Amino acid sequence: MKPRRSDAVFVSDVHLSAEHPATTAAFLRFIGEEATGRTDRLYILGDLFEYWAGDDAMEHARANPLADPLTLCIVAALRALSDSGIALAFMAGNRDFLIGDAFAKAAGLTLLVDPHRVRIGGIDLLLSHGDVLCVDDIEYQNFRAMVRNPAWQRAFLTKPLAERRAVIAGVRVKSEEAKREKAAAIMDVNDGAVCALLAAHPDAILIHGHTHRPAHHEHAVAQETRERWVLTDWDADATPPRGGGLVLRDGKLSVIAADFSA
Ligand code: LP5
Ligand code: MN
Repeated sequence: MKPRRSDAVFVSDVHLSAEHPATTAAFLRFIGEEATGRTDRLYILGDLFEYWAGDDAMEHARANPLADPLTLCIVAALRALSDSGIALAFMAGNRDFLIGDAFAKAAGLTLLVDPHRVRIGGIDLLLSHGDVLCVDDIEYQNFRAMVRNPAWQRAFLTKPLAERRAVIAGVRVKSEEAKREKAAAIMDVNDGAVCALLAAHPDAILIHGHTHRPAHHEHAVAQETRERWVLTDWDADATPPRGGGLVLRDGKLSVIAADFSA
């Protein structure tokens, strides 16, 4: 028998793309089984999409449904969840920070600022994508500062969608090359940055994604033991397949795995 309705479900790094239909199918099944009628809130903590080039991708998909069936399928699925009464919230990741108000309205979700503090079921939570904590990755932080600048984003969004997609494809190649040269530790969160964030938010449990290193950590901060949960990324084509999230029920967080058996 399934456990009773949860207070919230948290996911990140689903990396939805047309190239990985099995991941899309697993995610849709997951929100059907773990969210629809089974939770009050669904939090998507960034990198829902492999990349997001701008909200006009929805208009483009409407006009070219055969070229891009994924975008509107996801928008419709999220909208159905929201219409069913589940509070949906989205926080930008490093791949989909160009998601804006038009997407939020179409999908029926609220956009959150990173970090977001919230109290649910008597538990204080601090939600983040997590990339901002990777301060040892200086090249990435410089890149992040550029692309998160609102003036840079406004200028980028004036370019035609096809041109933006071509630029993103180039950046993805450069990013993969850069990652091959970086030590694994540099691409993880920095312990000092984590402890500083926890110290600034007493009593809150930190949940983040981005690093693709799912775990439950404890940190000593000001003589207290503080919790940090890292969400898994999703890849139904990996061996073994990865995907799932965290569920908050009865004041306790626990890991839930996506079902890849179907
Ligand atoms: O995502 P992940 O985990 O694979 O890697 C990240 C960091 N890489 C990125 C880049 C994205 O993956 C790809 C771009 C997404 C699209 C965004 C939408 C629009 C943006 C338009 C951009 C012009 O975030 C990676 C980290 C890793 O996490 C771990 O934390 O290491 O960072 C990098 O690899 C960045 C490189 O170190 C430096 C970036 C080189 C590219 C510079 C090109 C600038 C061109 C500007 C053109 C206008
Ligand atoms: Mn990320």
